[in-house]
Amino acid sequence: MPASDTADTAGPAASPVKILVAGGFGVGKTTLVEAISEIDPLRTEERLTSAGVGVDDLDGIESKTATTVAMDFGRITLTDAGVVLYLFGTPGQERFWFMWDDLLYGALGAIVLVDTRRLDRSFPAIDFFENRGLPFVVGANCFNGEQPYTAEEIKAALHLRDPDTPVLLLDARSRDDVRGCLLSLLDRLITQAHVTVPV
Ligand SMILES: Nc1nc2c(ncn2[C@@H]2O[C@H](COP(=O)(O)OP(=O)(O)OP(=O)(O)O)[C@@H](O)[C@H]2O)c(=O)[nH]1
Ligand SMILES: [Mg+2]
Repeated sequence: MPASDTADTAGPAASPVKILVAGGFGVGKTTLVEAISEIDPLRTEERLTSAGVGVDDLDGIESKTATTVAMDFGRITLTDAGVVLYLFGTPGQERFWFMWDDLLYGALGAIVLVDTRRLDRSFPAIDFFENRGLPFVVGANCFNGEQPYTAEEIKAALHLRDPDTPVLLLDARSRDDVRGCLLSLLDRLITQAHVTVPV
């Protein structure tokens, strides 16, 4: 872990910021929180069983054995930015979406993860944040280390209401990629704060 990202060096001035990590079933939310968290992340996963056959679509993520039933929780201190990010991963399956409004409480922004093999799964997450006016960035998780589409193509396919919404290609298992995505979200939050609160 780079020294600049440790909680010990953050100092008392680091501001706490709550961030949601959302997206459809199996897009890599738990993986992302685990990749960046400086503490052992809290995971609330249950095993996928034969009862989910026909309900849980595992196309493209056949190795997946568990699913989040409540939330993920992790923390990362970004010393350079002077913030401590509290990351809350949402459950992806539709039957657990009723929890999203509770998780939203106090959040300043979100990462919406998408899997371009199954883009439709993340539209509800995008609608959710657009309807509630919460700033977000899109992270296109590159499964199998490849992404056949450009960020511009993904942005067009998602019909994002705000054309300035960043779309980043990332690997949810890569700490550096996730860090870049969080910094992009922070940039967006700062830009939007300047637009809405003129100084
Ligand atoms: N190859 C590859 N596999 C990944 C990547 N991200 C996640 N996975 C795998 O994809 C599966 C789904 O990842 P999860 O992190 O559980 O996805 P999730 O969005 O938390 O899933 P739910 O909580 O069930 O909605 C797991 O088996 C991961 O190991 C990636 O970038 N590349
Ligand atoms: Mg999960």
